[in-house]
Amino acid sequence: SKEAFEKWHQNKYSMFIHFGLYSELGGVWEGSPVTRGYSEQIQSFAGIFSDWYGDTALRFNPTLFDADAIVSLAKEAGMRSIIITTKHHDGFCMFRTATTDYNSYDATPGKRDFIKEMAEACKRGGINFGIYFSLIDWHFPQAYPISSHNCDFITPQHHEFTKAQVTELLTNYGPISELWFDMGSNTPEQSKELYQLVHRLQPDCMVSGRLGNDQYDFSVMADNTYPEGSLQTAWQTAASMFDETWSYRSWQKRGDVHTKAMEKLRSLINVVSHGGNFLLNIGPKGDGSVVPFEREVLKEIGIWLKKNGEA
Ligand code: JFZ
Repeated sequence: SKEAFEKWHQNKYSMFIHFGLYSELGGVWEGSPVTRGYSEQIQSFAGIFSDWYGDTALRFNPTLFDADAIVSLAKEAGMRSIIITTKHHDGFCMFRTATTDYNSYDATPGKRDFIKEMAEACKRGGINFGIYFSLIDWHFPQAYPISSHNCDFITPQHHEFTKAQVTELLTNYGPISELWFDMGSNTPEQSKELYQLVHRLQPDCMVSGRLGNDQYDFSVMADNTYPEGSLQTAWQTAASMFDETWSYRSWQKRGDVHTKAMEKLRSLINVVSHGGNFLLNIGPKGDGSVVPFEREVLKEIGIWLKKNGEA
């Protein structure tokens, strides 16, 4: 609806969080840095057997993940919403789900539901909460063929699995401001069914363009690009701190905080002044803590926004 769009559009600047089992690996497999590909996709880029990758859950214990602290940081940065990964391509769920044991509640020592923690902290902090959900799932047995991106087609079983998880996510965690579907090769029928499911459960939830087949409420642009034609359409640009990864990598060369803050601030101003929403990503460590460099960048942008009356 127009109201839902207006409300979403007001977010302008949001935090994106890539956090999952891959954060525990931090871009390293068997002692060596994996330099090819995004670190959140290390399972595919390092060719790790699913069972071995899954064993990471046994030691994934993010005792320093503090959802309220992350909300405070987002607010200090001038952000009005947070979008977090509920499930990336690896298929590991960061929420308690009845659909699989491969989730942070059943498979890790801490028995955590990070989506619940984040949803409740956003509510307490008075900011909007959105979720990222991968339509690719390297863990679900019926998500064949398991290639590096296994999205050549989505089997009926995988589609049902997705619908069950989306239903849980839109039922158990309060209002979801946006559902950031990512990268699947859905049939038009599958995309349509998911789009309708989301709106049946939460009419105001904005759906991202990567659901495919023109079933969306807003389109997602690559960094520094704009939609063609009308700028009245709802659109968003997602940006990572570093070009090469969205999730934490221990060996990342980060450089200068000020330079990075100015680079991202320029993108933010560029996007927002053209009518888009800007999503700036952080990748917490496996212990759940925010990388100090990323925290400092966000704080510096926040100081600029406050000084210029924009936050
Ligand atoms: C996808 C994911 O594969 C990736 O791991 C990450 O989660 C990112 C946010 O989304 O990758 C893309 C897909 C499309 C673009 C950028 C990254 N794009 O169009 O600019």
